Amino acid sequence: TGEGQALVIFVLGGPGAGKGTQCASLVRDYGFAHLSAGDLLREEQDRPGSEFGDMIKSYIKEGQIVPMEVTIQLLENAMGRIIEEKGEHKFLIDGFPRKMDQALGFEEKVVKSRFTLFFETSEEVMRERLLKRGETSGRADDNEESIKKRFRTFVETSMPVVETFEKEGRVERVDATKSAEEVYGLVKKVMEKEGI
Ligand code: UP5
Ligand code: MG
Repeated sequence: TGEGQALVIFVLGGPGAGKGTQCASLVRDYGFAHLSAGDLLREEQDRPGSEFGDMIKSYIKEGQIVPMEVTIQLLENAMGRIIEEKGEHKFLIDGFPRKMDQALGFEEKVVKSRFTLFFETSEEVMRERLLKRGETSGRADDNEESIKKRFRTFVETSMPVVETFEKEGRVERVDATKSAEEVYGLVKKVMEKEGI
């Protein structure tokens, strides 16, 4: 249904780096559709009758990467739905790919991304943001123990994806340390540079 023609930007960065926050501003100003892989997995987890619910729940709590077939299928379904309903062909894919097999699988099966917007900041900054959000988010992984596991997975499993794309000259790094508004200022510069 046209996913092959879509413009896709991957949005990566450690847990709590601010991917979702920045994507919201980009949706407002640039008319992207925003697909968060984590949000799609949490929705699937809560969908009555889902055969994957329990599996997703335990992977998320442990900060592990859900088997790629599940996530790619959810993303593909969501893209197809948005293209059909809104005719929208510009997508921010947030929090994906975070493992090498997902990156290869998606770019082969669905569409090659234009580039990756990579948000970087220190673990201290990310940890503080996540613990603060955890006071109200209700997310099962916004606690000290899960956060530690998420950081570990990010360093060991997800950074190699960023490094691979970087070797191909397909990464735009953004310092995500300052306020959301200041970070967004940097993001807009990247968009301009990329001709978006
Ligand atoms: N905040 C944001 N920007 C700020 C700023 N500049 N200054 C101060 N505060 C800022 O932000 C986090 C918090 O910080 C918010 O309270 C925000 O207000 C504040 P947010 O924009 O939500 O950051 P984000 O990077 O989106 O953080 P998130 O927690 O969503 O990142 P994760 O990558 O950990 O979570 P995700 O939902 O992507 O994945 C969760 C789990 O799903 C994974 O651990 C994994 O188990 C599973 N998963 C898969 O298995 N496969 C996938 O492909 C994707 C996910
Ligand atoms: Mg997020």
